[in-house]
Amino acid sequence: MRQISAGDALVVVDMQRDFCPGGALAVPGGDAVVPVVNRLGRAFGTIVLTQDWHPAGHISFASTHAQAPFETVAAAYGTQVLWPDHCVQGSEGAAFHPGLDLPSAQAIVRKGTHPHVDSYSGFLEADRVTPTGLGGYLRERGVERIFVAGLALDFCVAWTALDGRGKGFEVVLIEDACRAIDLGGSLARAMADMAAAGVAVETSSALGL
Ligand code: VGL
Ligand code: ZN
Repeated sequence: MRQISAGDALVVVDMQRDFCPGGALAVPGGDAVVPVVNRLGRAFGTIVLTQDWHPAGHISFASTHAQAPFETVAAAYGTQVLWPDHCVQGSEGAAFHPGLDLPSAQAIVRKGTHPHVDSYSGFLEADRVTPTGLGGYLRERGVERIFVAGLALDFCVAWTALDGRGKGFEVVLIEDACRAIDLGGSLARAMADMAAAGVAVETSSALGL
């Protein structure tokens, strides 16, 4: 078992209405992780939430390119998957799931706010160079290890976990606190990439949480 201590933080990724059943980009079973995440929140002193937060006409929206969702376009920073319009700044769908109950969380990092750049990761935008500030925030607070939970496991959670490793944090993925989209093998690829990067995978019960 890994004991949770002062150098640990819980990073809750994109627990928003649009990623839950009934939302614009629903992740199957996305709402099922809400009680798990709420329980995890009781064990951590440092909790940060990420919030996908796109302007209307965002580069990741299929409607912006008059293409179908799940097709791709070539962006300046590489291949961009196109999604249904989701998590538009200030919209109901961009709000956190109403059942999310993390009263002690200290910071919310909004990402994907630039019209021409997406950001799956909570640390770095899709250009792979522009930081969100999350790394510095955690570092300044003495965090050395992050536990990652939320949606979607194979996109924003995985990219956040991988960039956490890239920033020098120990990273533990809490698997039962996540759900995946699984688009064209993306889940298996994400799990393999995280294993190769040294991301540990645990369940909340194995952690005693
Ligand atoms: C996400 C696709 C587009 C996520 C965000 O939170 O995993 N996926 N925007
Ligand atoms: Zn998005």
